Amino acid sequence: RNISLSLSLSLQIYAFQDMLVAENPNLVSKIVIGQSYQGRPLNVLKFSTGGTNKPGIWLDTGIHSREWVTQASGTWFAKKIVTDYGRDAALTAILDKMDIFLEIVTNPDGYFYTHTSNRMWRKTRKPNPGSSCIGTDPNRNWDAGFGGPGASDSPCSETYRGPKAHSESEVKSIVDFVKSHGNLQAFVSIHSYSQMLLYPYGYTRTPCKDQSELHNLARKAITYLGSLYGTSYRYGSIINTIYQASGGTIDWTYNQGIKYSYTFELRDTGRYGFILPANQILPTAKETWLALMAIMEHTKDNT
Ligand code: 0X9
Ligand code: ZN
Repeated sequence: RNISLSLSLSLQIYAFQDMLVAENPNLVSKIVIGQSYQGRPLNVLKFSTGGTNKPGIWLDTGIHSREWVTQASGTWFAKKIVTDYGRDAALTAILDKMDIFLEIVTNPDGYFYTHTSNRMWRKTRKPNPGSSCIGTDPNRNWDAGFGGPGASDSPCSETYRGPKAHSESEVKSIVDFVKSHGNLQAFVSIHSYSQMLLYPYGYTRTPCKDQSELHNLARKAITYLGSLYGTSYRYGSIINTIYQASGGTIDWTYNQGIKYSYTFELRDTGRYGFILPANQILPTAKETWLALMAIMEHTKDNT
């Protein structure tokens, strides 16, 4: 494989973000919410038509670095938002009432590592004292059932929870942002693969108090998603639909009061898995956008 070509393509996501800001200064700005363990910026694109502390919608992609179709889809979503604002009535109405925040490269150290050394890297890249194994699973590191079943206390595990909740700067930076914003109404964390739309909880079988609303909205969202190419999704709580997982992102955001907390698992169901062929990027992004629009519209109408 051509590593320098591949690396420069991944760097282009950073150049793309700056270009989008430069070309759409009245709609897009870049917020740096922190830096990764290795010192890379944690960039968040803010799409806003003005006003102060409007209700917010958060989207992140790539917290697991090997899930490449997610960062690619996030890049497509960014362009889609600037293209559709002022043209598509539904997105325009969403942005007139709410701000959208999008973190495309949520685990930059891992993402660079997948381009240079190990395509299948999932975790962060922070060393673990006393172990030769590197990294923490950033989807087991949140303070929601942290340390319970569905995560590992072994640094060599792919689901290592980390030494303590929010030990990873990539996680803590989002935690600080969520708390300081204080008015996020939806939080959507995008993974691959499995074709699932999931809501809390992952750490406990106790149904979350908004289960029926979240379930009905998930059904609606996956119906829109499937209307484009027939892609079929399963949906339900994390623990009932995929498996028990503790310390997960959206369990924490839900417990912070962000009702519309969802996780996607994008294409496919395992034929290619994390190594999804490039010709599926655009169809994946386009169908996923329909589901995101359903979630964002519902959030707008219920905020
Ligand atoms: O195991 C995970 O972290 C997720 N699957 S993945 O293949 N993308 O790694 C599913 C976990 C459920 N999601 C949350 N707890 N947010
Ligand atoms: Zn994942």
